[in-house]
Amino acid sequence: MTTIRFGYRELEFPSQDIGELRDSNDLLGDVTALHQRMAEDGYLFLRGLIARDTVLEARHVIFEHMDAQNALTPDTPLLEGVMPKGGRRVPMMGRDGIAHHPAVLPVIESPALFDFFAGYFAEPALTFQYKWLRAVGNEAYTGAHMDFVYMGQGSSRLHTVWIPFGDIPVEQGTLAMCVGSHSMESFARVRQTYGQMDVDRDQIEGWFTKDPMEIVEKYGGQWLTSNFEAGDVMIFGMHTMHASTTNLTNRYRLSCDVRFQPANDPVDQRWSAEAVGHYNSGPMRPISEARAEWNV
Ligand SMILES: O=C(O)CCC(=O)C(=O)O
Repeated sequence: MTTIRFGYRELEFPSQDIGELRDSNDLLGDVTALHQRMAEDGYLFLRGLIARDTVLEARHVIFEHMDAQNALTPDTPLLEGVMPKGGRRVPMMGRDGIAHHPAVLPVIESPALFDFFAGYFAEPALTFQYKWLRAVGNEAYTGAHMDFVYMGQGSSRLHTVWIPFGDIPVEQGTLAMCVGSHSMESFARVRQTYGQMDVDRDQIEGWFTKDPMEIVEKYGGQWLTSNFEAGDVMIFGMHTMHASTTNLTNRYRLSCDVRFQPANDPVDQRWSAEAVGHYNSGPMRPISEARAEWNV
């Protein structure tokens, strides 16, 4: 067992508080079974879907890019991605830049992902030009949220794919899924209120909470995560609550989240080739205030 941090809590992994994800590799090729599993779990965890060497090559290129911008500690092994004291932000999200490097695109636009989704949707898939490439440093984490609030203005069949660049243990900040949040009756009001909002249109903060354990204490469900390996991917829909564990190491956690949808469905214009991303730069209404109003 390992001691990890999840929001404000120190927890053991794996434990009853946060257990181990189940992988769906045995279902690959059986689209009906994959849909059933998605309906049941709210996610599909696929180990080794992308070639490990391709992912490790991309990791190398991204850390070279960060190093060139003095964002890594000098005289430390490049591939360890050691964060300097206080950290240093390198913007890597967007429609161009390092995420679109010829060594990175074969990971985040991998033919294995297009093939998977073409089978899953039973029609060709597209992916957004916008990429959410992240180097998450010491003490940083992502609060619990549903992706609909950030990208719900297009296809109802939009899916997120979270891809770690390297072997990422839970104490370095891995994605955690709240199983049941997408389907349980106890979460219905959360899905109908918080789960229908849009951070730009409604000008509300996107994270439901910075304390993910609060959710299971109130609504049930079960948090799960795993030690990820280069090549693994996590796929989920827009109403599965998720968060990340805290990076307790001094090494950057590199990962990218990308989106796939049926090519003929409407596209959320914030994330297409021409768009500029979120358009609300004004003050956001605190989520605590909105939650009090929604009574969730
Ligand atoms: O990588 C993270 O910390 C958050 C990723 C995320 O929220 C997502 O993939 O939707």
